[in-house]
Amino acid sequence: MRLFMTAGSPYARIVRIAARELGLAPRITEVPTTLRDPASVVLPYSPLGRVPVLEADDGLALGDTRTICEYLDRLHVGPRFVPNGGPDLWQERAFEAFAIGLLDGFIAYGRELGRPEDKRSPAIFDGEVNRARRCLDHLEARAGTLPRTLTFGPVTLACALAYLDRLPTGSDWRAGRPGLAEWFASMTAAPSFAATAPPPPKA
Ligand SMILES: N[C@@H](CCC(=O)N[C@@H](CS)C(=O)NCC(=O)O)C(=O)O
Repeated sequence: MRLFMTAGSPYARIVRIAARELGLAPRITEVPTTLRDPASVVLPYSPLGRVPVLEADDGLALGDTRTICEYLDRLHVGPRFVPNGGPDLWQERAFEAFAIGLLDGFIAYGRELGRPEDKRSPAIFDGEVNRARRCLDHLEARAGTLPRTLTFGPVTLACALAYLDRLPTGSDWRAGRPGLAEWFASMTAAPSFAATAPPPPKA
């Protein structure tokens, strides 16, 4: 299988961590690609031009982070990366949806931050800053009960915070949120996080 990815994509990182946690990494070749580029090597597999995209052994090209993780789950025997049963299923699903929503918000914030200041939309920028603050405070209030398993929801939240860390002043999220900071440090101590760490942001 081949996984089209970028080293800095938090979505691709979730899949890359899933592959490692499921023991499937040796079966997957990671193919770095450019984004928003007509020459991007992912385009023949997905006209969306987004990553991650998994090219399965039968040629199927699968996009969408969660869908790819569920596909990988079916290729191994053992605990699932995306839980699909059990008494806590809907709590887990709610947490997963929250974590993905938070990551989507951070990406919108990062995109706006990357624009020259006079070209930023104050409505979008302020909206994303407020969303992020609300969600981070919500997480801090629940830090003691946040799940610490290397499964889709917690891994997505940790990848989202790691992405935020890389934005200018992004690491400020720790201030006043010691519980969340401790949770993040314990999640990212896992070898699969170290193995997928993005390169340092450009100066
Ligand atoms: N909903 C998608 C989002 C993937 C996504 O937006 N990936 C970003 C990289 S972090 C991307 O490819 N952006 C390029 C673009 O939107 O053109 C998923 O879950 O996989």
